Amino acid sequence: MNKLTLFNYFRSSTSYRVRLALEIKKLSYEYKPVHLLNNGGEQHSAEYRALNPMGGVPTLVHEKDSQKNVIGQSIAIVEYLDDAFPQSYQLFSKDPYKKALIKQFCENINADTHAYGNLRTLQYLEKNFSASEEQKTQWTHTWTIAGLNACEKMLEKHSGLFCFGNEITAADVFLVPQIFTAKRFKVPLDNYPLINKIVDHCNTLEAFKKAHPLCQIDTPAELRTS
Ligand SMILES: N[C@@H](CCC(=O)N[C@@H](CS)C(=O)NCC(=O)O)C(=O)O
Repeated sequence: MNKLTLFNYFRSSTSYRVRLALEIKKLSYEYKPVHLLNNGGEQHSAEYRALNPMGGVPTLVHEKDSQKNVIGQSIAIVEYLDDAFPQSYQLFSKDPYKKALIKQFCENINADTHAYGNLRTLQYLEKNFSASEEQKTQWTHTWTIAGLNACEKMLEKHSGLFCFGNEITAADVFLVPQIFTAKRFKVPLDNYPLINKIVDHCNTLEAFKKAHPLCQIDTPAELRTS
């Protein structure tokens, strides 16, 4: 037995990262939807928290022979997929410096952008500081712009057709979902010519089309594109 199951949510950018990694690596998986809003958020259920103590999506379950590996945190999952499936397309370079740069880029997005705009962060600001919609927008825009400014600077040095040269890396897998979210939150993106060019190019590719939030099994009918 060698089975992958992904607990995820169609428009979660962290889930989208792992769907992209799986598609690019051509690894088939079972899609288990976790609705982040229904019933107060299915990610908070005791059953889900037993899998992922942070109560966030995605979670990957890899069943192999008698082993059941359960992994949270998208960056850990993507790196695990490289290590556990060495014959598949590799998203992190084997070159230590290039790998560190790719991770730096991913963390600009993961730790220093996404975390500030996460559902639980925004819910906390609203509940504990009575933040208005306008204030929450200002908050998410501030941190998204800070993260994307750093990413654009890195791309000036390292990009080609993709974030690092002319091959897809984990950096592209993290960038494309963050731009999907930035557009959803109407973050101005005119100052990012390299980011826009790379994301537009990625979105023409089959793997990126398959992993897109608007064509997943839990995408609501009114949002579906296919
Ligand atoms: N750093 C984590 C973040 C996971 C995470 O929190 N994901 C969001 C969706 S994009 C979530 O599940 N939010 C639920 C909540 O905040 O209650 C990762 O990269 O996997």
